[in-house]
Amino acid sequence: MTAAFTGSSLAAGVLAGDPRAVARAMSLVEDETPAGVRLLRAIFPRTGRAQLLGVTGPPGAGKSTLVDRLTGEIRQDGQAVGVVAVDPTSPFTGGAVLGDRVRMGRHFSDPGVFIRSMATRGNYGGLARATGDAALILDAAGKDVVIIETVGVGQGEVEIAATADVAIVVLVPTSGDGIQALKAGVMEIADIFVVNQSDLDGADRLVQNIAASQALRTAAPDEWRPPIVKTVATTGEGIPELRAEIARFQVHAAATPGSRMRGRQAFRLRELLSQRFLERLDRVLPAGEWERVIDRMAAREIDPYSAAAELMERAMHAPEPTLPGSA
Ligand SMILES: Nc1nc2c(ncn2[C@@H]2O[C@H](COP(=O)(O)OP(=O)(O)OP(=O)(O)O)[C@@H](O)[C@H]2O)c(=O)[nH]1
Ligand SMILES: [Mg+2]
Repeated sequence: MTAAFTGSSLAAGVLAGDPRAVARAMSLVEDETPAGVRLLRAIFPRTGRAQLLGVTGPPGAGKSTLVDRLTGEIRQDGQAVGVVAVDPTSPFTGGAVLGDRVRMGRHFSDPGVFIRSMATRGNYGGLARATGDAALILDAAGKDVVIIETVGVGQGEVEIAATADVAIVVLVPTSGDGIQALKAGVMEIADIFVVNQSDLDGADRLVQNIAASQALRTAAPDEWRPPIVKTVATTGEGIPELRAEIARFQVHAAATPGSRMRGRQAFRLRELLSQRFLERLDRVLPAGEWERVIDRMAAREIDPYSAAAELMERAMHAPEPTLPGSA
């Protein structure tokens, strides 16, 4: 892609919903460029309108197929949809990126749908920041609904779904014991459970298991109890029911305003701060120093707490050149 956009024309392009501008903007934020930061600053006041759906669950649960179906249904109502699919595989294979492309292929020619795959890079929680930023860009570009698909295996991925307006946890009868196979914390974040691949044996048993696990939770009488929706994403069965539950949750959330939105803002701020801190450390430490500290830890010369305290101290007091994007 060439530099066809200047800073302000890029922001204008994003706000006008130009898919080329949106794609360019996403690349800039994904690559953590100062231009990406400037763009986000420019568009931020125009965000906050889109509904954010987080979809998470074990690998291969049918999340992309479900997102594709959901996208189709939402499009029927004339609403524009943005999809950010976090590629669970290493950036070197690229396999799942292609997989998502294929599975959501039928929407690629629809101008009302924008789909983006993002690679897991695992750098300082950069993934959460990048997906959050991508969602902001889609929001600014006028998408009514933004769906973020992540595999519920790492804490970061789970938290991404948890900070959406609606967190949808997709489980399948085949994933062994289903519930146990998941990273701790996934069950807790669900606003809605989906038992996908309900055409397979064991779907009802899984529904009972989920219900049993939920029954153990103590909840206030007026607290939201996550419903369990059975779906077959390949045929679209259960998708209207899922949409109805999403709508029902929205009504509930609207009656208890603020908490989730604030939670999301707090999460983003923490992510950004920890990332900025580690970036700063990278800049101020002499070359090889990081490795030396790790060597000392490996040799048991210094414990991790003292090492962290030492690095904190140095990062705080070293002179900082200029923060990226602060100009
Ligand atoms: N039998 C059955 N197969 C399904 C269903 N939904 C999805 N699949 C199949 O399950 C496989 C994985 O589907 P995906 O949509 O790629 O699953 P995913 O959760 O997005 O996978 P990752 O993103 O790689 O974690 C595909 O072969 C789908 O066709 C379903 O309801 N029933
Ligand atoms: Mg997928």
